[in-house]
Amino acid sequence: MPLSPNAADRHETELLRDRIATVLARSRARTAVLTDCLDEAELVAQHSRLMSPLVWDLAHIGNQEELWLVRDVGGREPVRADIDQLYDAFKHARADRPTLPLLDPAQARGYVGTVRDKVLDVLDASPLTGRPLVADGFAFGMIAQHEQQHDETMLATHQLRTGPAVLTATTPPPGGPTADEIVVPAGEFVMGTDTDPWALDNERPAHPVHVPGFAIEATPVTNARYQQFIADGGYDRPELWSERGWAHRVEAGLVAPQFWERDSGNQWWRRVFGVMTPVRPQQPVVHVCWFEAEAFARWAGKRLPTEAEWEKAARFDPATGTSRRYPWGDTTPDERHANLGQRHLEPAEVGAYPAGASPAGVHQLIGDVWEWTASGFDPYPGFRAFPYREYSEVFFGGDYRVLRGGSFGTDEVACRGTFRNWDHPIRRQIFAGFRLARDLRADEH
Ligand code: AVJ
Ligand code: FE
Repeated sequence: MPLSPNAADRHETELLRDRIATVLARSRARTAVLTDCLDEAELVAQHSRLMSPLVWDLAHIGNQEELWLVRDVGGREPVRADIDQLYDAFKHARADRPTLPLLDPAQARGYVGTVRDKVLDVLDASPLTGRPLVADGFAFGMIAQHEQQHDETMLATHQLRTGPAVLTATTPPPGGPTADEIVVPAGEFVMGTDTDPWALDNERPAHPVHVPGFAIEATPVTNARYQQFIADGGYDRPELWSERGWAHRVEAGLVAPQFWERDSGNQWWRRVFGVMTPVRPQQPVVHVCWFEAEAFARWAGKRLPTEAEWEKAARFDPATGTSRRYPWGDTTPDERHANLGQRHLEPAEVGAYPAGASPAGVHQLIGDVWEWTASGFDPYPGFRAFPYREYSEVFFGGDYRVLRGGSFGTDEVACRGTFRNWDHPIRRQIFAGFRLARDLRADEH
């Protein structure tokens, strides 16, 4: 018997409610994995001045959830209005957070649990239609993404922490064959989105961009190739670096990616969540800053892709002329498509995800490592801050470079072909690598 239109709508709403409950539960399970494995002292400690104490991230996750879902969407009374300013990221620099009168780990766990119980109540009562914050469950999706973003940040804190390993995961699948480079002919494509219901404000609106022809490498740059750059004196040749990049390379004493060490036999090792492992030649390089990527590109005679080039390589389907959600199409990523979601604690070797390649044969655009692009973080034409200026707008035009594609530490809910991340060009603690691009030669047009 066909459903009446009303019943069909109700059914759609119930499916959405289930999906929201699932993504909220998944993010909370991950938050628990990242915080239940450490004792109280390690949760309140500052493992790096670049990072918050883990217990700050934990309560901040709950506080954002309270602000948007309990108070705004739900219209309910505050749970802890008194702690809002402690967990406002703009009020206190990360380095100062350990000295604040923060909730202790038990209090923070109690707080996020109380908030979540109320949120599940709000979810049950919400029509998931109406004002833009609520339509399509946007605010719930935004908060699930927020928790996952902080989970990735907490994962970076785990990588910075010293001491015995506490996280475990399976080994990623082995690599496979790929092309070297893919040519993308000149032409227009639609960048950004108007239709992805949980896309964040900086991914909007959809707009046509004419992209001159370019070539992009089929995979991110590997450790093997990065070692050639090191062996060829890459860190000692100022002519390969921009002026700012060289000044930073000298001042910070950069000689190799972060967490790399060379033994007496000239073998490179890297510390991966507390475990020393040989550098795996076929894995994408990770923990390099934008200036290192820039110098490598000059050494290789290429350049970083612009953000538009990266997104065209990741989304444009030449057969239909349309932009897709992912390189492989619109279906939700699973373990065959991409290395996402902390399923593994390292990037997979290049060529490990043929099912995740684009129609033209560009691999691993999604997952494994965030990819530095040549572009600064700017609004798309017609940008409107939503629902708050402090997510994106206050960072536009600052000293940031855009990263694309997500890493092994990015959850699927916070990763798609339109998703934009950004950081300072000196940052290395994020799970970032890069891939190379170049202009076309006259005979390639
Ligand atoms: C988009 C990853 C740059 O972590 O600073 C978390 C995400 N915004 N809480 C960050 C975010 C507010 C943001 N990045
Ligand atoms: Fe946050």
